[in-house]
Amino acid sequence: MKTIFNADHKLHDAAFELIGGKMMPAFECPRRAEIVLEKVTEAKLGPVIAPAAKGIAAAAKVHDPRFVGFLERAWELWSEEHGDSDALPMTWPARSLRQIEPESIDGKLGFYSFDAGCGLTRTSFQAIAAGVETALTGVDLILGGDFSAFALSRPPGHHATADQMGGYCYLNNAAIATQVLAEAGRRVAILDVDYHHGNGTQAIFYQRGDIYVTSIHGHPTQEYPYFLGYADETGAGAGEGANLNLPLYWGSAWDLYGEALDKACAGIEAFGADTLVVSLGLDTFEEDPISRFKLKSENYLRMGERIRKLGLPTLFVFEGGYAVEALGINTANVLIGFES
Ligand code: OKP
Ligand code: ZN
Repeated sequence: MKTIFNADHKLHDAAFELIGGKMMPAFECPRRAEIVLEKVTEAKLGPVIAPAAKGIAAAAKVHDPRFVGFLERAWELWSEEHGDSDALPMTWPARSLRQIEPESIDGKLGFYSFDAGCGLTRTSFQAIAAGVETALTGVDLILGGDFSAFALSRPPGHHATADQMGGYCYLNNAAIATQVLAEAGRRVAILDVDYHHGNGTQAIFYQRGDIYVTSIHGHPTQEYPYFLGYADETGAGAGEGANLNLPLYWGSAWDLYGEALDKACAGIEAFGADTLVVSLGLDTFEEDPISRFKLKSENYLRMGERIRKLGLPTLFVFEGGYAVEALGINTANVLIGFES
């Protein structure tokens, strides 16, 4: 399996994040992608290639073009007001407020986000755009006949909705890739194994009957993003039945996780998918600093093997995972299990 590596990922390097009431070094940091590259290379899974210069016009297939344009210009507008700090939203159009795009940058940042987990530096957008190209290059490989590919980029994407960033995510790489695959005639299922519910991916495809979305994640009564990801969210309209949420409570280990994965796979099979996109987050790991599942490194081999049993051409898209030291091994283990 080829790995497409976004070397520009390091252009997105937020100074800090506000978590648990404290300013902390950002968990979503450049070292994450570097250690995954190291371990995937060591595992000799296949060639590592650069993303093709495909541009990001395809992002507008699932995102509001005004949102994409905003992301592109946000830091410039911010720096005119606030100088060289990271652009960060702090006020949101919550219940009882109106959904009108303000003119000032602080207002726009709130309008186009749902939390404060998404700072923008001077060069963040370059990393984000190259991330989209990384996923699109993976799509080209799959459409060209490769059985699998790994799009290795950061920041992640699965929380990003059609017009809002949040949870370290800006543009939804997996959703963009899925839409392009669907337009090429594929019947695509998305399997989101990141610890956090992929609220952006779900929302983008919620009304779609031609794309199946299933996610295993921390229960929304306990876990971020809190306001989506319940089991009774099954899709709407033409999409009724094409969304499957499998929330698990804090403390869940491989016994419960493996059962949920079997259910997700059964759903994908019943849907009749011919192509799979995996939102590959590794924050289900027992040592993850912001998560509370109990998966062990060896379990990721089993995860890869189970996904492989579906027998589908598969694009893996890198998402979360913050236990940096083990992140490379855990990621490689999924891919090794898949290839075995
Ligand atoms: C992004 B991805 C929890 C704060 C959570 C945001 C987490 C974003 C995760 N107390 N902050 O899905 O790995
Ligand atoms: Zn996550």
